[in-house]
Order: sequence, then C-alpha cells, then structure tokens
Amino acid sequence: MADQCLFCRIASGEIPATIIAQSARCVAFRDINPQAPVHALVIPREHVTSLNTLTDGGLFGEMSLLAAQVAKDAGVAESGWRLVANTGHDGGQSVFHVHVHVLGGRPLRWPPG
Ligand code: DGP
Repeated sequence: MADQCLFCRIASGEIPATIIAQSARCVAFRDINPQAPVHALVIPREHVTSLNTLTDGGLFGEMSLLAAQVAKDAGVAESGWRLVANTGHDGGQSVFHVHVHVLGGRPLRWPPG
C-alpha cells in the first residue's frame, strides 16, 4: 500500500466508497463523478501506478473479469459498455493507481475527446 494513494486507501476501507463488487485481488466501486448512468472503477488492491508499470497480466485479467461482472450486474452487458484505462497525462489519468472505468447505460460516442 502506498500511504498517500487515494485508491489504496479506498481499497483498504480507510476512505469510504460505494463498493459494488470484489474479487480476491480487486475492488470495484462507483465513480464519484459519473460520466454515464453506469460508471464504476475497478482497481487492484495492490499499488501499481498505471498500465505503464503493470507487469502482472493475470492481475489485468482479473480486473477485466470483475469489470465484466459489474457490467452484467448493472444490466448493461447486452446493451453495451466500455472499458477505459486512462494512462498518463495525455491519456487523462488523474489518480496514479491503475484502474479501469466501466461505462454504460447510454450510447457512448467515438472517438473520445
Ligand atoms: P482517471 O481520470 O482515469 O484517473 O479517473 C479517476 C477517477 O477517479 C475519476 O473519474 C474520479 C474518480 N475519483 C476520484 N476521487 C474519487 C474518490 O474519492 N472516490 C471515488 N469513488 N471516485 C473518485
């Protein structure tokens, strides 16, 4: 755990969040600033800064599987949803603990801004 990392503190329960799903190594919770009717974040419990430094492909697989479970539980698996991993400054990453967004519940435009 990185002491000052917001998402480490959410994963440990130190900072409250609306947890909607969990797996052995990952936690899913509602985004505080939703951009779609369904907007959740999936993070690993362990601190990894971004996809640039993630070396454990199995961990990314577990994040992806939990994201798909969140989409199913939210009822958007059939209508469609999007997995987003903002990475680095130009990618729009604002919290430097690797995470994926689960977005759905409305038609999502492409390309993103
Ligand atoms: P990104 O820009 O890809 O790094 O996304 C970070 C997301 O984290 C952003 O959509 C807002 C969300 N977020 C930031 N602070 C908090 C918080 O304290 N609680 C929750 N639930 N989400 C947060």
